[in-house]
Amino acid sequence: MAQPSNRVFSGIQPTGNLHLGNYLGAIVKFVAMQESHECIFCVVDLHAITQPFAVWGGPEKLADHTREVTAAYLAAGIDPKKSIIFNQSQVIEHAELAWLFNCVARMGWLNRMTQFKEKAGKDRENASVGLFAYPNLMAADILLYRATHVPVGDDQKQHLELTRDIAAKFNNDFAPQIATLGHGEAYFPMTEPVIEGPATRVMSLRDGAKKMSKSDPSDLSRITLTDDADTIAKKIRKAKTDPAPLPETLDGLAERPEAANLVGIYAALSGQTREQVIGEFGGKEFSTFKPALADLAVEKLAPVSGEMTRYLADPATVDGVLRDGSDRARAIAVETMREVKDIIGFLS
Ligand code: AQP
Repeated sequence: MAQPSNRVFSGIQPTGNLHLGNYLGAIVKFVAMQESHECIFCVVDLHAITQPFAVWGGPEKLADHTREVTAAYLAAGIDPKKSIIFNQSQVIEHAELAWLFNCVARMGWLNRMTQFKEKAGKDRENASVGLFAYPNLMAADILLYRATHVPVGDDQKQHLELTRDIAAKFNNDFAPQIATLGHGEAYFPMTEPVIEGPATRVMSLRDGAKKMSKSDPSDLSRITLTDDADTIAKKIRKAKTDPAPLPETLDGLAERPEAANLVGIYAALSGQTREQVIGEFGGKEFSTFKPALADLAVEKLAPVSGEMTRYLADPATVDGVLRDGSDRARAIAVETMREVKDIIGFLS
């Protein structure tokens, strides 16, 4: 199978509380890239279960959370006819390639992963093996489709570097077989992360030093994609800020993480640069800026939220999209695994 020249893969975990960071850091870019790339968007349910039940909701919630992410993809404008939308556990080749990558990646590489350290916290001995090996599964997700580009938020940069390390080691370790079997010099591509724009790391509304996240115990820390207009306005009103007005230049945001975060959110939602936002609001008080941001957030998110509600009321349609997407994804995945197993030398 020829290496595709412009294939996108990315995914979101069905762990509930889908938020503005997931939307601006990932989903908005997915929508934009489907115009220029062949796209595969996954609901990464095998990743979700690497954490305790309390994080992903346990068996009673997994199907609902999977439909929630799928509904968000559809509501934001991903076209399931053009792009593939599916959930990871329906294409078992993800787990199969992840195992092979467990044997390619080195312990030392994984020991350096900051996300594992953050998510495992102090109780590392009690973290699942799956959480430790998470980046290998992520590399498998991407390389199963030999994806060339992966749009993600800034927090995933290190995992993308690891994906490239795994691809390079595989290509190097099996170079003679790759050449003999007619795949040229490299079987897996050096996938490029796409981490662009003013909102690659949306921060908590309660603490500008912490990433906005699904698992933050404070609901006021995040705007979720299912929040109604009043809730969005309330969360922005209550967002932590400092007493000074917005600065006249971007440099003035350097030591003001909360202000910088709100300016970044405004820029991303309005399709402007942060400079343009400061050009318009520099010198103004938060009592002026916050209502403008709330109006903008409601204007941009209400249609997405409305469409999500419509899809969530129709699970048969959502499940049908995932089944169709899984069939199309599997067709590619099976072919990659056949070639990878040939390269490694498994008898078939
Ligand atoms: N705060 C964020 N700003 C920008 N992008 C973000 N992403 C996540 N948080 C932000 C991006 O969203 C995509 C999907 O993320 P995920 O569901 O796979 O997992 P995550 O990064 O662990 O998400 P959360 O919300 O932070 O969950 P918890 O609380 O479980 O840790 C990715 O592209 C990610 O970069």
